[in-house]
Amino acid sequence: MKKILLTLFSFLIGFTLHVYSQTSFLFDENMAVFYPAGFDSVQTLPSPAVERDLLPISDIPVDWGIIPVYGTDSGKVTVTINCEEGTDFYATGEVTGHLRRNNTEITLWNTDNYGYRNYGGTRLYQSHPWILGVKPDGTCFGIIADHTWRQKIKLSDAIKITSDGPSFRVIVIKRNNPKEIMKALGNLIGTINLPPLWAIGHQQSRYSYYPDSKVKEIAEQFRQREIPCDVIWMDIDYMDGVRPFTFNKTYFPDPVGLNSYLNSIKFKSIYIIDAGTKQEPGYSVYDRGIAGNHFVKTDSGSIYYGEVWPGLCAFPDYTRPETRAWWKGLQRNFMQCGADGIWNDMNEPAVFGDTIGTMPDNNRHAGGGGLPAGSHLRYHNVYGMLMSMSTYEALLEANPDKRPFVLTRAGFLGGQRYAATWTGDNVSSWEHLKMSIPMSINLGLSGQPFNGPDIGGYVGNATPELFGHWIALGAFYPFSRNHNGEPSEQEPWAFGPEIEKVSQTAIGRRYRLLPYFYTLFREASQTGIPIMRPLFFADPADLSLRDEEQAFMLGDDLIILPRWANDAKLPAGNWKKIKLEDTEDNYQVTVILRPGAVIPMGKLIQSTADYNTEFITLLVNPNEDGTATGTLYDDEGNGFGYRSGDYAMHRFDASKEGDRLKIEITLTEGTRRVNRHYRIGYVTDDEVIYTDYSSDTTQYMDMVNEITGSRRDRTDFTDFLMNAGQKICQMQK
Ligand code: MIG
Repeated sequence: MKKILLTLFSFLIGFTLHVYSQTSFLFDENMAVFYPAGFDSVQTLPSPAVERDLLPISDIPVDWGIIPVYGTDSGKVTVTINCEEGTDFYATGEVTGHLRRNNTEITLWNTDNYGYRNYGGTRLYQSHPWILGVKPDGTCFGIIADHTWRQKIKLSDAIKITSDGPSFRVIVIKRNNPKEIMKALGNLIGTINLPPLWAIGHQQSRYSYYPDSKVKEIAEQFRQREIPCDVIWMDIDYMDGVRPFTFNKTYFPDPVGLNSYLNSIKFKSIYIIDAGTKQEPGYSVYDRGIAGNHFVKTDSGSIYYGEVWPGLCAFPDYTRPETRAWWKGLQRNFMQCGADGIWNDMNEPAVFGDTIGTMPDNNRHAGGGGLPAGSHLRYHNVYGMLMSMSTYEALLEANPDKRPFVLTRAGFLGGQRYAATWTGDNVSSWEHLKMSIPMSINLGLSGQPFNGPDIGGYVGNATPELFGHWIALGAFYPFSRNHNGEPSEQEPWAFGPEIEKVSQTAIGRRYRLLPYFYTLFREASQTGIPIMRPLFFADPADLSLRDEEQAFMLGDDLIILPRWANDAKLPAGNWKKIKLEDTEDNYQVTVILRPGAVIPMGKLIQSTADYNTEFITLLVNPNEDGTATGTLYDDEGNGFGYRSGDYAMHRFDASKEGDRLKIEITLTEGTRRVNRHYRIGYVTDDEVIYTDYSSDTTQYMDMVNEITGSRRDRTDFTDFLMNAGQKICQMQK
């Protein structure tokens, strides 16, 4: 009966209803889609995750192998997929526990989970119905359970998906290696937009910095102590009684003045906006929300109210295009305060005071614009994503020449198109420090490369030792933010001079490596390949790497090995530790360079406001055959000029010839001209041997005598100035 009603309803509002008998076909090379018999598209489509129309190009080959089998279990729809023995599973989104997901079960149901204390940590803020399978030979497949309803993914010998909703389509893709499968996922669900460069800088947050003089003081401390930082975060106490889009007049009387002061000392400011709207006639957001019919309804059709920070709240129904437009307008106006970015929180949505922690399953969302009306059970998991989508669009409309930056707590597969994410309310403990690595990796493997945990931990107090190790590692998360919810202070200087110095060194490493980081963000935005990667990406067929979760890779070229890692498995080959500083402490992670890699490094700066690529060090670790390659992406750091060619992608090809190292530098893409002074940092087993920065265009560099490792200064050979607009790869000395 319900189904008939929905069918009739969808007919009335003009949807085409497709009823499929069991259908499956290839829609792209080695990409297949399977529809259940009697598939009712209105129940699960359009897909908020998959952006492409899936049109048949051919039948599924008979030897395809990875076949979803539809069934039922206790009245629920199930899909079972048998896998080759020895298959390793990854991804499934924001998960706690081990990197390898074999023998785990996760419920996809966005949940506020303070301290990850409930549900064994298997229900967190985001949902990614995506499983990555890596076969023993290193070839890969990926599965999308393409619907948003609450569902469970159980990974044992087989994959079993159990849904609390109607039957859904399943997408199966196959590729030869992990990078190719991530590209294929990116092709289906989109990729991150290239963030503004400042968002890749280090960030400082606290629940909450207030009043505004405190915010200024914290930012000034970073500058005085010369600890690099780009962003300071305003948590809920900047608001008037936690009413979104308001300011507390006592604590934050002049937000425009505050933000312009912060900008003047090269900081950006980010403000939190929660989903709940305080039920309070006279509060204009609430009044207009009522007038515009913008709030989620109960099953009986009245407005639903639930308790959050401000007291009883109504919840914008982001499934409605009109509501998203309204929210966008509110957010756009708010940006006049000069905020640089927005932080969306509590958007699971979190509701206090009862056992389910959110609104009832049978609440109603109105939909519209192609999205069918539906229950909360259907739309819960995309609530946060739809909120961050309108936030992203608002920022773009407010400042069309700037790249938006949004951080969201709740999210869904595909949500990386609108916002970065952090892993919510973790704990200041060793366990959470260690767990953050597989969590971040699996989020990256789920299409969300721009993520990281609260450095130092959110719940509880970090000891100096724990914080020192966490900041040493945290400087290498794609999203690098220190955030803390306790009264105790967690700024880098809060733990005494030793840890302050450790923090300065660690964060300084991130800033020196920004040219490499930025190049990785560019790659992620173009392809979907994550920034932080598991070690098995280096050698997918090496089974010993499959569950290494202490160390990780940044891009293809660096391994980050925490100081506390015990017996980590590293890929074979002549990977070399890079000694990045003259000094040493007991906290910094070991940074290891791939044989055959050239990576770009810049000078130490305190804020990305001072970023430039005028002086670039190329760290080189030649292969056995004496060659090495690398790239460097560069653009304005903000804005959209890069979309019309205003960027430069350079490739570096190094080769050893006798006792000399030759580096050919080629502009491979883009029209941006950059004047650069390069120097080489030749990585040996014990040290990095630097040439001087180039002052002319000589192509050959005299390489340090390899055998003795002694330095020979040869300005005549070592120097060259690249005017990078030209391709001079043919030039030879
Ligand atoms: O229920 O805004 O995860 O980062 O500091 C707490 C206050 C609400 C939860 C977020 C946390 C943030 C906090 N918020």
